[in-house]
Amino acid sequence: MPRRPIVGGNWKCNPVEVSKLDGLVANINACDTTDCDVYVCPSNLHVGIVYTKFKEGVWCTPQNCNFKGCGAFTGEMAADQMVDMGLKWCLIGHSERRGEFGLPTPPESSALLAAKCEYLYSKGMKCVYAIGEPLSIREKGIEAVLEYCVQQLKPFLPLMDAEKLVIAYEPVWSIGTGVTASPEQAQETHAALRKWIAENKDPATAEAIRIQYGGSATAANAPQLSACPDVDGFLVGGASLKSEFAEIVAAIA
Ligand code: G2H
Repeated sequence: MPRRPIVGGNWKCNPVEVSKLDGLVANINACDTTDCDVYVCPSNLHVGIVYTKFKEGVWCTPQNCNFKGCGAFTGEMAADQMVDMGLKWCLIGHSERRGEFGLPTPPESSALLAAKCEYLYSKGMKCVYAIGEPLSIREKGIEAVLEYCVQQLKPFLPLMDAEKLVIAYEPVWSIGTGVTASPEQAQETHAALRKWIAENKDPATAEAIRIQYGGSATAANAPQLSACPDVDGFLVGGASLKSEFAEIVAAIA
């Protein structure tokens, strides 16, 4: 694979107990990062507790940021604060933040997310940008899927830089459901997205940009998905809270 793989663990709003954090950190630090970039997205409350505990090669990556910096923004987190803590990456656009599950209020649009990405870049940070279609779109076929995802990508065209941006393709119907996209579905979609980037940005960016797959990725399905030429890694939710996360990293590396 010409692109270095990248696997993220998204702990979402877990765990309940602070006392469980050290065990989760140990799972992550058990990963072999020699041939794979690894990042972890702890909950907002827990970032400040664990961010110094990951080994080299593992990036502590908040699950959200604002687009204005520090100031009177109650409940927000600023890239400026992340930079001060030595953090390098931030995840934005997860469907659970876009409102695909009816939460949160207000939902985040792709235009707003592009503003967040631009702000991250302005602070020297990098960005993992999550996209993906709901089931009603998937049921219409690949053309509809591409059209939906392209709408999410369009505001990011000026920001599309393989050194700074990783795209996480996460079909909403596969998130936390145990229903993983088949390798054929994942490959077809990733290849279509890459083709669109080649045609609308440039071929070099399309070739270099990393596209992760997310949605019920596990140690059991990672080997087959990893074999897809356009799948450059995973964004892992539930399984990142288990020791199998290291096996997922090993599958793609
Ligand atoms: C998709 C994924 C992580 P899970 O949300 O971003 O979660 O692997 O639990 O489906």
